[in-house]
Amino acid sequence: MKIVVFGGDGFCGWPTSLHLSDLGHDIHIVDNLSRRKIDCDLGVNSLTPIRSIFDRISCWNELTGKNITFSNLDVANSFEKVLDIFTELSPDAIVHFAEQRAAPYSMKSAATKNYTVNNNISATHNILNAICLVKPDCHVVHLGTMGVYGYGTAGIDIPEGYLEVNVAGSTENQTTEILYPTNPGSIYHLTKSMDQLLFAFYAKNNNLRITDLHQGIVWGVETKQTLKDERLINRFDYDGDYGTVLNRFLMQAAIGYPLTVHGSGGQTRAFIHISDTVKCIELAVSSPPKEGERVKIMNQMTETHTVKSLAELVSSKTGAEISYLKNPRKEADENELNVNNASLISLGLNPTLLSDVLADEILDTVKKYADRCNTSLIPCNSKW
Ligand code: NAD
Ligand code: USQ
Repeated sequence: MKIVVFGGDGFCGWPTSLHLSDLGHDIHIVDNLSRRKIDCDLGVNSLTPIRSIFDRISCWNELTGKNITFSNLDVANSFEKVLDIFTELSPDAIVHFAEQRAAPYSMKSAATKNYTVNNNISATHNILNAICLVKPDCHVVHLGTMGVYGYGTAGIDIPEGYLEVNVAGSTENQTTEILYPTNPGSIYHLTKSMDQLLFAFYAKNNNLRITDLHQGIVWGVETKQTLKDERLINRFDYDGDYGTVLNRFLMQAAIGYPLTVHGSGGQTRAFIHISDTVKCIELAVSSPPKEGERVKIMNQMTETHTVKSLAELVSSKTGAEISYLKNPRKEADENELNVNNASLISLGLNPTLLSDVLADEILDTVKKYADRCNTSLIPCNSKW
C-alpha cells in the first residue's frame, strides 16, 4: 500500500514508518519537526541521540534498499499543501500521529493551551477535509488516547469506543449505542475527545473510512527496525513535560534519581510497549472499516498498572528510592481501570508484557546515554 505517515518523525511515528516500510509498504513521512522545535524551546533533548530526519531516512534507505520519502509541512496551517499531498501521492491509507501529545505541556500556559487546541484540531480537520476533496476512499488511521474515557469508570469494563445505553422512550425503553461520554483530564486529552466528533461527522456525512486507536501510555524505546543501526535510534523523552511515567521511572533508576510518584500513586493507567504499537498499526491498516460504517474504535493497550506498583517494581529491580510528591495534576488519587481490548487481540496482537527482560533492555539503553540527562529538567513544573 501507499501510506502517508503524518507525524512520522516522532516517538511512535518513526518506528511505525520503519515497520510499515519493512513490510513492503511505500511510505511517505509528513512532519513539520515541531516536536524537535519544542525541545529547543524547553532546553531539553531526547535522552537518546536522535539523528536529523534526513540522516535517519537515508540510513534506512541505504540499509534496506527501500525508499521512504519526506515532506516538511505543517498539517495544521497549510491546507493547500495537505491537498497537494493527497493529489500527488493518492495514498491508500494514512496514519495520523501529527498532534501535540503531552498533557503537562498542554497545561503549561495560555499559549500552550492555544497551540495544542489550534494545532491538533486543525491538523485533524485539514486531513479529513482534504481526503473528502481528493481521495475519499483513503483509510484514516488515527492515534487517539485511552484518556478520552477518563478515570472515573470503576465497576465497568471500558468498551471499545461505544457504550450500550437503555433510554426511556415515550412508550417503551430503547437500547442504543452512543459514543462513550468523554471525560478528558487535560487540554491535550480534550483535543482527542474533539477529534472523535470530527471523525464521527466525516464517517456519517462523507462515508470516510476511519479507525481511531485509543492508545495507552507507550513505554520502551527501540523496535526491531530501529535496532538495525544506531543512526535509526528512536527518541526517549524524560523531562517533566514530555517524559511518560514508566520510561521516566526506568531512566530515574538508571541515574540514581528518586522515582517521582505523583500523590499516592494509586492512579491506574493503561500501557503498551512500542513494539506492540507498531504491530497494532499494521493490523489496523490492514483491516479498514467498510465505506458507510461508523468509526472503528479499538483500544490499543495491553496491560494496566498503578503508578505506585510500577515504582515498586522498578525499585525492587534497581534499589531506587521512591519519592511521593504532591501531585501537580488535577486527577483522582486512585482509580480502577478495566479495559476491553478484544479487537486488536482478535486481529492477531500478541502482547509484549512488562517483564524483567524488557526493563533490563531499557535500563541498558538509558545507562548508555545517562550523561546526556539534565536532572534539572526532571521535575514536573506544569501544575493544574
Ligand atoms: P511525538 O510528539 O513524538 O510525535 C508527534 C509528531 O507529530 C512529531 O514529530 C511532531 O513534529 C509532528 N507534528 C505535530 N504537529 C504537527 C503538524 N501540525 N504538522 C506536521 N507534523 C506535526 O508524539 P508521539 O509520542 O509519537 O505520539 C504520536 C501520537 O500518538 C500522538 O497523536 C499522541 O497523542 C498519540 N499517543 C501517544 C502516546 C505516547 O505514550 N507517546 C500514547 C497514546 C497516544
Ligand atoms: N506520573 C507520575 N510521575 C511522573 C509522571 C507521571 O506519577 O513522573 C503519573 C501522572 O500523574 C499520571 C500518570 O502517571 O497519573 C500518567 O502520566 P503520563 O505522563 O505517563 O501519561 P499521560 O499524561 O496520560 O499521557 C501519555 C502520553 C499521551 C497519551 C497518554 C495515554 O503523553 O500522549 O495520550 O499517555 S493515556 O494515559 O492512556 O491517556
